Amino acid sequence: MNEIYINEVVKIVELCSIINIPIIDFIKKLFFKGIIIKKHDFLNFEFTKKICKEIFNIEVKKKHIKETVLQQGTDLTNNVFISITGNVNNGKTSFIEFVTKKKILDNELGHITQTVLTYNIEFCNKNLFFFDLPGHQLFNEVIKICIYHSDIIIYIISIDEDIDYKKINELVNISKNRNSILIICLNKCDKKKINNKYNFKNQFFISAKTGFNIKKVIKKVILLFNTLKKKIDFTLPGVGIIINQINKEINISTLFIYKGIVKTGFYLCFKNQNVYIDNLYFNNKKVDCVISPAIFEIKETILPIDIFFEIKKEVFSIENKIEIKKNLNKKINFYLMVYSHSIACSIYNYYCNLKFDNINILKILIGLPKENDFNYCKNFNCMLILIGFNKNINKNVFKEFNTVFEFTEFINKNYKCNLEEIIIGKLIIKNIFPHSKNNKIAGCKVIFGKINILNKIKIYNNTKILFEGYITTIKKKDIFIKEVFLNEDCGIQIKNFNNYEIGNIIISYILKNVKNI
Ligand SMILES: Nc1nc2c(ncn2[C@@H]2O[C@H](COP(=O)(O)OP(=O)(O)OP(=O)(O)O)[C@@H](O)[C@H]2O)c(=O)[nH]1
Ligand SMILES: [Mg+2]
Repeated sequence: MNEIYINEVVKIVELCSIINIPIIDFIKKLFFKGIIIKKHDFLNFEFTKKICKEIFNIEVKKKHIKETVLQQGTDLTNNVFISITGNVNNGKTSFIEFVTKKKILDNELGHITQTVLTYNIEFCNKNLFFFDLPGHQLFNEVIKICIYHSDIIIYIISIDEDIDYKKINELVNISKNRNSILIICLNKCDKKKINNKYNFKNQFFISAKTGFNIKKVIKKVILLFNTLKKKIDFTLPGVGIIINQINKEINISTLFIYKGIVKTGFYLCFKNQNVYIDNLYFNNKKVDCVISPAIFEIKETILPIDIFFEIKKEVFSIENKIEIKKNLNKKINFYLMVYSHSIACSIYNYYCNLKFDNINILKILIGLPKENDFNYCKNFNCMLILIGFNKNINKNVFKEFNTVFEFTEFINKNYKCNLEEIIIGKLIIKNIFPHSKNNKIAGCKVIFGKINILNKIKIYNNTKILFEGYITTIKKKDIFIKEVFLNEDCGIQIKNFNNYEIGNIIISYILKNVKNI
């Protein structure tokens, strides 16, 4: 009697090739036993074992986990997952650039991180995976989930900025509850003298730009990680999160399994959709099984705009459709095609958290539009919007945005939602000073209210808006500050803008929720 080894679930086509029987004969034999199956059906282990024994006298056994551990080929307790988090512009990506020696910043549209990417280096026999997280609060949901599932959290704070003690307390609590470790890096130490007034546990003064102290941080990561007792989890099935999904030529999804096992032939079960797994890649190699904790990839499979999944051996029905809100009576229908999964999730959260009376987001899809997308938009009267691609695609595209913030600002401004712009300060530019090769500082005076570095700004030349964005630095008598008040003078720099003219007005504003608009 023959013996064969299969996974928990097997495709009929696959089984026939293993037992070397033509598919049609197999289907016929089962038919005569009163079982009707189709070529593309899946069989579970118990059923396969029973019928193979009865009909073909073949003994079916389960593939042993140990076999697949060897296939995965790495000691999983050596995988260290590190979230790099902190406010916008504080130097998270620069930190990863220095550690990995890869050029990342130049590829970011608007020099803002809006996609979670993972980077991997080997150091002291450990496999370090860094999650480069966005800083902007639109991505809060994705940021929180990555932090929750990391072994180490590195919180980067620019010494130009005030310390957000509330945030640090939050991270301390997360690391306590999740049995992870928090390291605090006070960055941009090349810019000014270190003021050693801070006294955080696991604290480092670093410069992501020059690399000052970064090796010490990484050594500390390894040291502290060794104190965590990590276990490999063989439980079947597993649980995980989508780290990202990007559609370039093909759709590549990066997933992180933090509990149990994932195998080909299983299903990723999201809130509203189950996805059959027909390929798995670990360390760029095709494998049958991945054991947690690990990062793996799935190619050419479209995953929903969701984050958590459970892995199941079988599901009752497979739904392939997920659409967010559908209400075609609304006046304006948007069809969004975005660069990455992180952008899609942030827009989905933003959309669900705001009340729009006059617009409807019909779809959020990852990747560039194809013929059927253009046709859909034409037939259902949708406006096609692209976010994060940086190219002019087609005249049928209604609008393109480099960043998700430009998109949300466009929506807030043009469709009123339930937000209102409240001006809290005005500056007039009185002088312009060259700063570095391509940089200028605007010498300003506050002529109304106060200016806070965290608020959005618009620059006006008379009534024409020259630029909308954020202030990067405010300096008063050579000291970096966060706020300036009425009648005070200061020097400011604006992120991604340099064409100031004397007499320009800068307004600083906040968006506030108002009822009944
Ligand atoms: N002088 C100095 N500049 C730095 C340092 N680290 C980062 N920067 C600069 O700060 C700016 C922002 O750096 P990023 O690494 O993009 O910051 P980030 O935290 O990744 O920003 P987001 O991803 O958009 O939230 C860039 O212009 C960097 O060159 C540093 O140690 N010293
Ligand atoms: Mg970044």
